[in-house]
Amino acid sequence: MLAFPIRPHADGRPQVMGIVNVTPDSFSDGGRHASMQAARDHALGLLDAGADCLDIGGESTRPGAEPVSVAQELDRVIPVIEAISAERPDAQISIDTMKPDVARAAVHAGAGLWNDVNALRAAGAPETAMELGVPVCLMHMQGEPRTMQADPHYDDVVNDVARYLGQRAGALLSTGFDRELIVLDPGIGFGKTLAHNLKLIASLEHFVSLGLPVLFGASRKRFINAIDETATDAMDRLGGSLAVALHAARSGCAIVRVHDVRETAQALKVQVAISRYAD
Ligand code: 9MG
Repeated sequence: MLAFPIRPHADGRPQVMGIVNVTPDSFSDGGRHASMQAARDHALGLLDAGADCLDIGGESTRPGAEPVSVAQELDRVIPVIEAISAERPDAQISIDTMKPDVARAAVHAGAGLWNDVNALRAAGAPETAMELGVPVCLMHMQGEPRTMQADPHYDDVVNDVARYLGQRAGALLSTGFDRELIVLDPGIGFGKTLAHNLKLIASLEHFVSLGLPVLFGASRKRFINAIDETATDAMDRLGGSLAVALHAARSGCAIVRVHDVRETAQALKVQVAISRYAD
């Protein structure tokens, strides 16, 4: 089994991580089995479209989202991970969860990275990461999904987010966890205003300079609608999503987490081809 890709490709392109949300608002119409099948089909389609890896999540982290139980989350994600692993044994799968028990079951089912928007703040999470020994993505979030957009505040958003990620990485390293397996993420849209998001995006090189791989996720997020007021529907945010993915690549990010895999992978390849002719 190949190791989960947490470094950019040899030509500098970030790894393209395709998003698979196994939540009722994503694949709900035909009941549990149909939802699972739809999520599996969607995941296989993303791999065919050029995804280097997939991020499977069973709990919405959108602003205002309510938490779900461990049992509900397991019920949503484990059959999907098992189905993808059975169909494509080489597929690289990340589990998007804040819950150590879900991360453990997902890794046993075939996941090779733990993507935690809560940066392992749950009880026992750093110890579980140590036990599992897979790479972990530590994301910055101010507050929790239900309330995080209420009134976000920072003294200096770049320094505050970088300090937080350093502290969370430190907590993980203190368990004996391998530094080579830590990925950082500034958490675009998680407890941030438009200005906070744009300042963080403009400062991605600073996060890359911290020396750990950086995962960047801004695909179809609401801040794009704050810039282009016509893009109220998330499906109308492809242009903005591509613009920030290309910027993330130029800034040295290792992974871009996206919905539109084919379009993003193509844009990244074209950017690399052009850069070969730059003086
Ligand atoms: C689950 N999820 C939603 N948005 C995300 C982002 O920007 N980064 C990471 N790591 N996970 C995210």
